[in-house]
Amino acid sequence: MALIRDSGNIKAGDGVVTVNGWVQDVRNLGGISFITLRDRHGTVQITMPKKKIEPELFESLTRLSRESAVSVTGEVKESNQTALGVEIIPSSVKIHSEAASPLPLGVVDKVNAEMDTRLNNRFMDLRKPEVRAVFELRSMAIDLIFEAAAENGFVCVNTPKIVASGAEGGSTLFGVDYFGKQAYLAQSPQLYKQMLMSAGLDRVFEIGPAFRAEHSNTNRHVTEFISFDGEMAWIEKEEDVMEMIGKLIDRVLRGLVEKGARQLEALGKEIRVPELPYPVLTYEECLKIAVDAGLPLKAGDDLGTEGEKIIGDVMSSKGHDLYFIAEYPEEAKPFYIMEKPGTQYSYSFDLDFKGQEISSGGQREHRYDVLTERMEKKGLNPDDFGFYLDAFKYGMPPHGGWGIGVDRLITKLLDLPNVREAILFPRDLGRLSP
Ligand code: AMO
Repeated sequence: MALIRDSGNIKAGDGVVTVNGWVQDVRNLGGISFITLRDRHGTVQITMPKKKIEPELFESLTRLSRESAVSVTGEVKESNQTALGVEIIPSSVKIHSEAASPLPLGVVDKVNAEMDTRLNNRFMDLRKPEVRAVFELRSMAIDLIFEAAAENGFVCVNTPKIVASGAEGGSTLFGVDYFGKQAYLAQSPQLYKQMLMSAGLDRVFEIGPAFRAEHSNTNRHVTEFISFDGEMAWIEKEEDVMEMIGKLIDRVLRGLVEKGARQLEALGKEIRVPELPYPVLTYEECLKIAVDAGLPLKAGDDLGTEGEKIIGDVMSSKGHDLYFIAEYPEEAKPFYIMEKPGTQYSYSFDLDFKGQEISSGGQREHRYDVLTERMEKKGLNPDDFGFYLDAFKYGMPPHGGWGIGVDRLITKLLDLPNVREAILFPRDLGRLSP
């Protein structure tokens, strides 16, 4: 029986091995032919001196179309002509599935395909090592989030994604017909993670899908994203939450640098780990920076993409890629955020990464009466939120939390031009398939 090897662990002295992969390239030079066989880890060369190979085998190997899925068995030989230092002299091949041609998308061609063509043929796009590397790093980041959250006493939860009321504003709700009743796809786990604070779990986190009927077609908005939410009880101030986020993100960044070296190299990227604590600017300070830079903003206005970018540039020039923007006007924040007494501000924050929001959070309003008042002020009917409000009637600790867009975190971390680069099968205004 031949050993099963891949391009990551094959070595001289292995004897006869079988390697599974895709035919990246076939070069037939007459007397000798070569196949570059690609697998998840890289490529290995199959060398076929015509005289030493069965004519039938030589014929079937040299005729293979690019990207066909095959298993090649043969002897491993040392070679100073290949990057791995070995080559395989084939003795048999199993052709599992011959690729049709032309290919919908080149895997190794240097021509940059349009994003739409790539997404329409994502299975093929993902065969590119630099595209696959993004998702391997994303997987590592999620593993690291689980580790970091557990180390800090967070309990992993799963909350419903078909819900009766939205928490993040009516304009981005996707309606669902739920056996004749009006239901929605969850925009966030907000209401449920807060209810769990009253349940005594103290610290919970969730990594799950969030749905927003976003009508904006931008490079950072999609209609389905993955949110890393956390909520913690018994906090004294929103800074407690910011400190925790810093701790968790720092752990993830350090872990990626340590574990993701191969993937980062495939991508040609480096991760810069900023020092803790991440600086905190107030909304007012940011507004001033944006206005001084020439943006026509007035008190209370959204900083907007442009404003965020200006602040990002200022902070990056000081060596701060990650920073908080705190104390937003209460009017700009949802009902569940606590107001800062005697001001028009709130105990809320965003975490921005090089000029783009990747997270928001804050201290929550845990006092039943104030919370219902705030709902009414925001034009909501507390009766529609009875299941949520009940949890505030019988002993709700002070609490706060955050939602981090995992896709945006990966996008900014790897300096990708579009959030869709960090999502396998993105959903947006114009895309429901594949
Ligand atoms: P918010 O609505 O700011 O807050 O969302 C939190 C984070 O989720 C990401 N995000 C998105 N990513 C891609 N496409 C979108 N359309 C999109 N919308 C949001 C962003 C954003 O910072 N419940 C609160 C969080 C909290 O207070 O705990 C919430 O959902 O990275």
